[in-house]
Amino acid sequence: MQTTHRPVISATGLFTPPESISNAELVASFNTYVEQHNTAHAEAIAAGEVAALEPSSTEFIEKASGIKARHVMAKAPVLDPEVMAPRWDERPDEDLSVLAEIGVAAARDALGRAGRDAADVDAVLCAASNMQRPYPAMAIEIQQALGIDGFGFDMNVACSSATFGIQTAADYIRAGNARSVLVVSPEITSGHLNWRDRDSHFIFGDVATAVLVEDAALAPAAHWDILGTRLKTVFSNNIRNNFGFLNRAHPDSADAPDKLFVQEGRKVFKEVVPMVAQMIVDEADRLEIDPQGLRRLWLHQANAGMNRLIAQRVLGHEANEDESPTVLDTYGNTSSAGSIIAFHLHSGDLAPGDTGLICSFGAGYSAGTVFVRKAG
Ligand code: CO8
Repeated sequence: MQTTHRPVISATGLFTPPESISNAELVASFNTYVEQHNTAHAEAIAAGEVAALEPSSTEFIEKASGIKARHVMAKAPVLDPEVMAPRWDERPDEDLSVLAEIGVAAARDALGRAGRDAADVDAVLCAASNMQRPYPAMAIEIQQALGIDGFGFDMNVACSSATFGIQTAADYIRAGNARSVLVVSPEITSGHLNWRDRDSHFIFGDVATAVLVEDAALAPAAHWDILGTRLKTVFSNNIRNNFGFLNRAHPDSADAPDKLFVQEGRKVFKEVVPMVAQMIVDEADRLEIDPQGLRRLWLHQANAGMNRLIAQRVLGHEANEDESPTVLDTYGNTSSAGSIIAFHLHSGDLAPGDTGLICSFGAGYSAGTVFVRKAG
């Protein structure tokens, strides 16, 4: 006899680093760095041999992105003009690694909310933009720390890692290969953001999220039915990071700025907004959902202007905060975690039967939609 397995979201979890950097603090540090650089290279700048650096501004950052602050794992070194990067002691291999640690914190939050014992989870997917190391997989370390008997693996689809992870987990449930899957997204973006780059130094923040995807037969009464998922990738160099193990093959450029996050922000904005809006409308059509009837959109948190435009195209009118909540104002862009933070913080007030959309988009390009309906 064939059994139907129906995937749902049982709970989500969130870990937020205690330290936060305001735009004013960030710009003060950046502009000190600029002044120091321009003073140190005054002669070369005057001779036209070195370009003078330009200061950043809080007004520009808030207007262009909507970001007011971002959480980070280590504030002092990021703000130190001599360092401008995260710093902490290297941990011995026997200790839980830092990326796994914040992933475990988010996962425990999700498990607690679902009333789920870790022993009942079958799989862990660590779905994030950057892994701390190539192997052993972060997911397996998280699995071990939580005491999960099953399997785990890492997956990276940049900003869309979490939605790709949700679809992968949902497919395991549908196929009957697992009944309970944790999708963990630890994003320590401060490690791959170029804090000395005026164009992007304000964009990212650190966080970890977790989503518990389960078979409806196992899930707690308060859960979210997954109505449908859709993934899309289109190759683009407009968001790129060339960091990798083959950097050793050309050591002279191993620390060049392209080994950190680089983007053509304007092009990303122009190309991704129509692609994602169309994808949402097409998928809603396939699922026979009226997009204008969606109760809430939990969109990827990269840029307030992008979200305004996408929400408008989907809902047919300018969305308010209730319809399309913002978390990037206090979290910055947290890559794959952004739409999950929005869902985690702004879904408790919805009523049974309400339908909403979790949607990610970013590097690759990659985009993912997860249509959900509150059960009950
Ligand atoms: N302060 C003051 N002025 C500035 C600054 C600054 N910090 N930076 C730029 N300017 C100036 C520019 O010089 C320019 O001046 P001028 O007009 O005289 O030439 C002017 O401001 C306008 O510059 P831009 O055209 O660059 O500014 P935009 O209005 O386009 O805003 C944004 C820039 C905010 C980057 C915007 O384009 C944007 O957000 N685009 C969308 C980007 C996006 O969504 N990216 C997603 C990437 S995230 C992702 O996929 C995850 C990747 C993996 C994670 C990596 C983690 C580190």
